[in-house]
Amino acid sequence: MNRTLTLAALALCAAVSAQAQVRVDDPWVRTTVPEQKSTGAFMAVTSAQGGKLVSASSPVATSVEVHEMKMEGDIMRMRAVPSVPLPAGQRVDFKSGGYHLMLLGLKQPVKAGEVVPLTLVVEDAAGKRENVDVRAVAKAAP
Ligand SMILES: [Cu+2]
Repeated sequence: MNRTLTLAALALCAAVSAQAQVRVDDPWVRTTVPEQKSTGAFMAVTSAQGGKLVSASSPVATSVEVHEMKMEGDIMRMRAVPSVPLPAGQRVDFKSGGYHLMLLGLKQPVKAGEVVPLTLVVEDAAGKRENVDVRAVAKAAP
């Protein structure tokens, strides 16, 4: 590795350690039509030290569940899971067809361009919980 790259890597490490241990990339929420009471929230979550996502909440929904979607035979099923493992330093995708957050009991329709606040609760190996505030943008599809 040349000297420039080394310095850049050091600067990046410093920036990460000064912030929270959990990083969230590209958060978004799927827009809804009138009368629709639930929708999905998607993002990529990376925990520097490892841990698990145990719950989430949002002021726009009565509750937020952590869901997993997977094929059972030839049927795609969605179910609530108690937590999602976040291996140290590994990006975990919350996306359509896999893990996602389900916003239930929407108080009003989610319109394109709106910013939807979400709070993720991440628990580390020692059982210590950290709140991670996320501002997800509403859009119709990725
Ligand atoms: Cu779901």
